[in-house]
Amino acid sequence: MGLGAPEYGAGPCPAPHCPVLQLDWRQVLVLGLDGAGKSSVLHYICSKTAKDTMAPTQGFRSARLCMEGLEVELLEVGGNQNLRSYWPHYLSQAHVLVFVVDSVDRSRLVTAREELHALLAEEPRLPLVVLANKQDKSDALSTEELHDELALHTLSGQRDFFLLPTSATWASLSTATSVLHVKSLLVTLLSQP
Ligand SMILES: Nc1nc2c(ncn2[C@@H]2O[C@H](COP(=O)(O)OP(=O)(O)O)[C@@H](O)[C@H]2O)c(=O)[nH]1
Ligand SMILES: [Mg+2]
Repeated sequence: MGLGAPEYGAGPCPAPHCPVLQLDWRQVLVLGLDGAGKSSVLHYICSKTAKDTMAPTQGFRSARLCMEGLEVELLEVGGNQNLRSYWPHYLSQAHVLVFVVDSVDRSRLVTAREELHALLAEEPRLPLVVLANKQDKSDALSTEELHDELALHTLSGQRDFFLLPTSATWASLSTATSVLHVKSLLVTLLSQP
């Protein structure tokens, strides 16, 4: 459907090491504008190894994790303008939507807000995790500022919603904004019946 070649096996954690037993499958859809940090978040959630550069995602990238009795597929769909029209197609099978925002990229916050709200209108109950990423940068907007800028007060009470400050960098893994907190939250959300 016009997307680039699937990157199965080339994602950040290609070797899932799942036991042979049948695990419950869950999918986390990871969206956000290009450059927001989606691939970096996935990389650190899955591998916790240093990474200097991240190639832009052409199409989509899938990674699998086995945690707490669940087989979790993390699916990133690229965020450049050409690919955003494909985003809604992936919503219906997702169990959680993670929307990554570059907290420094003020000029594109309106675009991020519009894209996010268009997605939310399609799936009123899908749990949402917004990541206020790049919090390690000195000029990053706070989560309170992003809550306003992204008009998150307009969300209906129908869905589980979380807004987390994150830094998807090697140096930040042991800090309060570590992306590893995202992994814990996902386990909690995905374990709900
Ligand atoms: N300082 C900083 N840089 C980040 C962070 N997350 C991603 N980056 C950088 O931002 C650029 C785009 O990241 P990438 O993960 O490819 O974004 P994607 O297009 O959303 O997948 C890369 O140079 C990353 O190293 C972060 O939390 N802090
Ligand atoms: Mg990417």
